[in-house]
Amino acid sequence: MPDILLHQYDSSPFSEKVRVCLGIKGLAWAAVDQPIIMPKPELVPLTGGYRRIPVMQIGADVYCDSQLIVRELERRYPEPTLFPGGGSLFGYASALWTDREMFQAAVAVIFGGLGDNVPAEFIKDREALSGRPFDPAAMGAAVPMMTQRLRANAALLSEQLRTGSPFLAGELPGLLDANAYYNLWFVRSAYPAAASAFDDSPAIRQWMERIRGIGHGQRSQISPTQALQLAREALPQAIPEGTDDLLGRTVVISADDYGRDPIEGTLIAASEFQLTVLRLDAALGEIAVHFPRIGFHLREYDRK
Ligand SMILES: N[C@@H](CCC(=O)N[C@@H](CS)C(=O)NCC(=O)O)C(=O)O
Repeated sequence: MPDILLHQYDSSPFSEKVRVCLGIKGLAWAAVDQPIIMPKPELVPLTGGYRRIPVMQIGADVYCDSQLIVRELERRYPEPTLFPGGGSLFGYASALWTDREMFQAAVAVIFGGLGDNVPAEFIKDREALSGRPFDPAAMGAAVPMMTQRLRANAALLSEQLRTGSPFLAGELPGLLDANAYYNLWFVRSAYPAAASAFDDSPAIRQWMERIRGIGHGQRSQISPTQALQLAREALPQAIPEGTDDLLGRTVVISADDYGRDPIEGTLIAASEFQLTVLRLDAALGEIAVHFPRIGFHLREYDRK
């Protein structure tokens, strides 16, 4: 059984980002398939309320958000690095471009294009997730504008690839590639007609082919029930570190964009990049749940 469990579903773009990173590192991992919409009764007990995908589990340590999953993979398995061009800044910071700007454009062209074909229960779920109306039929009107936005962002990639290097940071693939790739992969797989926004660039097509060729490492599959059993049998290995006025206190952590469900626990670690809460689940025992600082709010639990 591999140590790395990835709670995911195959059509999830943020999971594809992580799968590509697992491929670059050639790691063995097990996919734990979770539902595409709520409820997620075999995910939420692990995370304490976080519902988004992907989530990485290693024993009783649970890592939420692809940003932190990638950072933890690099920490535990440094070679081959996700930063072949040198420093990590552009790799990590590129997520703020791809996970927000590019993702928004991709979602708009996909769901605007699918229009009436999007199932009603999916629409209802994504409205609850975002707290905003999600109306693919109405999104259709914005498709031309959002296609331009996707095209303009993709043009940044073709411009970079004009340097002649096979990958964005040079000769070897890294996080910059995984980040830049997954939204284009999402468009191609979910609504191929919209891929014309970038498929007319041979440089992008060949680069995507190279990334596809990397694969996803050695993937196996286990059930969510097995994953919960593994959490039950393990103890958190999280190392308390960092400084924060709230260390040792009961806190609430929530995403700052969508899927803001609050997660409560005792703050046991707070590094520059990462927040860790310890939770006691009646069925699973102690679980350490880790979040990135960027993209999440931390506040003290208010007992009132
Ligand atoms: N910032 C998060 C975003 C994750 C995200 O939006 N994931 C999508 C799936 S790709 C999601 O959770 N959608 C709602 C759901 O699957 O329930 C990350 O980087 O992991």
